[in-house]
Amino acid sequence: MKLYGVHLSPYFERAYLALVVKGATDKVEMPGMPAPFGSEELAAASPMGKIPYLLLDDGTCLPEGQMIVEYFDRVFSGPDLEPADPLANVQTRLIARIVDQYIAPHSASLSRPMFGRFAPDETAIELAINTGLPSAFDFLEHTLAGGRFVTGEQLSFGDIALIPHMYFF
Ligand SMILES: N[C@@H](CCC(=O)N[C@@H](CS)C(=O)NCC(=O)O)C(=O)O
Repeated sequence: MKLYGVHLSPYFERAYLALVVKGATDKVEMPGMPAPFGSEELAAASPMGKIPYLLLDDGTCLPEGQMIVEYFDRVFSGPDLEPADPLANVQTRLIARIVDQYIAPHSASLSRPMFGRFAPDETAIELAINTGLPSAFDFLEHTLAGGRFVTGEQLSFGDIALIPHMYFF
């Protein structure tokens, strides 16, 4: 199978981190970008026209970082990324959801102009800094269990979602 994307993407990095934790980086080819961002080739290669996406050997294309992480967790041995405890399981998914729904859009407003394809949107940047990100971090604080990892002592989906975004900040 092949994982497409680049390490600077927090969504690609999320999938890559899962492989690192599972000890499976040598089991997946990582050819980089299939085509430039915004190109027709990328739109044709992946359902959302985005990276990361995982191309299975039978031609199945799996998009979305979190779904790729969950697939890796099931097909590779190594530490479980999904806690068995029902509450920890939901809490780590909640962290991943906060990352995707409340942090990622604002993080994108700040980071996208850095790569030259998009002009800075001052309204979106102001919203991210003054409202969006402070609220998102409050949601995170409310959910964090207070241990070494987001749900306590076991590294799980939520940590893997959060770490690449924290790198950006
Ligand atoms: N919801 C997606 C987001 C993926 C995403 O936004 N990837 C960016 C790169 S960081 C992308 O491919 N953007 C396409 C573009 O800029 O045209 C996920 O979780 O994987």
